[in-house]
Amino acid sequence: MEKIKKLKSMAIRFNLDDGLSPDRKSIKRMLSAMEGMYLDNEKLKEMLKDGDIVVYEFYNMGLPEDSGELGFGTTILYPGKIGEEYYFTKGHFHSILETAEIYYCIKGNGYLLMESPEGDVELQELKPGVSVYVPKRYAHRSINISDKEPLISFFAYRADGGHDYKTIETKGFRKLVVERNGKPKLIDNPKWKA
Ligand code: S6P
Ligand code: ZN
Repeated sequence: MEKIKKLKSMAIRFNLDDGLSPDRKSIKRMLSAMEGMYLDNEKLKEMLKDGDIVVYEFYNMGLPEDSGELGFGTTILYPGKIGEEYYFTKGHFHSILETAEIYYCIKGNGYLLMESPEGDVELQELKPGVSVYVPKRYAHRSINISDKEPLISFFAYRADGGHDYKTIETKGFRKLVVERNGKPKLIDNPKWKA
């Protein structure tokens, strides 16, 4: 990715309908990159036989990663389920744990699932016009509960915060949001590793 050396003001467009920017290239997270993240990994493998698909895409502006800057962009999480689990983003802690983040939902319906290393779990609904504050120390994952619309949010965080994916990839989140009787339900993750 191209690194910006001397930062000037900038204006980046994000489309309110599809969340995409005509000014930057998005990062696409494919279904194949989500292997092992969902409860029903067999189902995921079965789905992959029909070809790979984009589960979500998001932007990294490539801004200098120093504490005075902000990382920002949109995340577009497409609708779908793997077994009874709704599509979600991988989720991560910030490498500098003591850094917060702000989300602002533009479109769709879902949740932001958050969890601290000590095991405190927070769940906030995302719907258009709602802004959710992710406190420092909390891992965060977007979950799309709509069966037709993408969940689109704008986010901003301290640019040097970094992303620790490994912890969630290894341990998972303590809780999962699944569909039971046509409704979202927060359950304990049976695969969670202490
Ligand atoms: C960055 C922010 C978002 C996510 C994006 C994709 O701190 O939280 O930009 O990176 O929603 O999710 P993930 O978990 O794959 O990074
Ligand atoms: Zn983050």
